[in-house]
Amino acid sequence: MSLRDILIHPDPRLKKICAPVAEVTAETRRLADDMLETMYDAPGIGLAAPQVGVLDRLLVMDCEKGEDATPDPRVLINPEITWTSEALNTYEEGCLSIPEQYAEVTRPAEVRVRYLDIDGKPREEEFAGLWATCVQHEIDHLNGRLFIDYLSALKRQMITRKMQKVKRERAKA
Ligand code: GNR
Ligand code: NI
Repeated sequence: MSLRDILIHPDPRLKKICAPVAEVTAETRRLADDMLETMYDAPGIGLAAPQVGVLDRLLVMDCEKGEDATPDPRVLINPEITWTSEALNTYEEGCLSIPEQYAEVTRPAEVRVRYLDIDGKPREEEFAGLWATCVQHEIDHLNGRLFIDYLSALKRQMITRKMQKVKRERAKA
């Protein structure tokens, strides 16, 4: 397993609609393993393939937080939301591609998602709480959408400018 570099916004690859995974292969499993390692290392609770520069519809997540939580690593391939609750939930979101910037985003509180697991087996599952927020944030990434796209143009621009500065400084270092 190896760590992959996480792309920082703004990057054209974070704006693309990702392509469905045609077949779950050893390469898919390698990507998922690397993404889980990269996510835990960051640390984060989710990571979508485009964040590591791979424009495929694959995401990983583990929303069991804290030192004594039992890890629950998940891999979702070609995820599709098949139902959303009417009830909404607001969470303060962050993104590994937009480091140290946080904002409240309102989304459906529960969602049902159909996907292929790492063995290529179709599954359908309901998510609630932080898992529901996270899976929607990750599926947005697969459609070229970031959490800042839910904010006002002014807030989005302020964050984008900060990130441009962060990228310039990282390039110098
Ligand atoms: O680590 C992450 N935390 C987080 C917190 C609230 C809502 C969504 C997230 S996902 C984020 C990791 C990430 O950027 N995934 O794409
Ligand atoms: Ni993100």
